Amino acid sequence: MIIDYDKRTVGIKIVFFGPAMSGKTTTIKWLFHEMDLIEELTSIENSAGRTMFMDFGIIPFRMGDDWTINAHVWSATGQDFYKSTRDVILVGADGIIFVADAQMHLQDENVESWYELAETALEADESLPIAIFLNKTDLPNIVNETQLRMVLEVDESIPVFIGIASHGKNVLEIFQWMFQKAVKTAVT
Ligand SMILES: Nc1nc2c(ncn2[C@@H]2O[C@H](COP(=O)(O)OP(=O)(O)O)[C@@H](O)[C@H]2O)c(=O)[nH]1
Ligand SMILES: [Mg+2]
Repeated sequence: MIIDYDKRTVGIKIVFFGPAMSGKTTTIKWLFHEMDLIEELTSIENSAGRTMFMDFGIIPFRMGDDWTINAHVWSATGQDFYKSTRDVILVGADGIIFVADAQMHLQDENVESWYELAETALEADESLPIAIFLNKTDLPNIVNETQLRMVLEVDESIPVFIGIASHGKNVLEIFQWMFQKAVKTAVT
């Protein structure tokens, strides 16, 4: 969390993490679109529409008359050869939304990405808020919440939101949950 007394802003950092193609950029774009902030979002993509390096944007929330909490939203690309950029993007995170792909045949990818996250961010800070977005639940042959929890070995202390990023299902809900949790954790 970064506090700027001159500008009366508090900055918190929320990182979207997960395997390549699980829907991080789609989720973030839907969120910024919904909040009328799509022009504020920077997505660095290659010519095939895949994320290179990251997506980044700020969502401001007015608090009372003069303070603003700025949610700095980041995503890191999931592709293997960008691991070093993912480590950098995780630094200083106040909350992490893990975007898992619900398709049955992609569970190894979820596990690999989850362990990478566990080894870096979660090991460094056990109190870091984390929530899981189980995405693409509009598709056939998918895992349900119980199956995902088994695959990732995650208990009820971490919430799972069942989502469809392309329709915005549960996108605002998981973001609001994370925003509140991240602010609360950062100030205590
Ligand atoms: N059917 C379906 N497709 C999705 C959903 N979310 C994302 N996608 C598609 O999955 C692909 C990868 O999404 P993208 O957001 O680029 O993934 P990222 O690599 O995690 O940023 C794109 O073709 C999206 O349109 C979803 O909820 N349902
Ligand atoms: Mg992306």
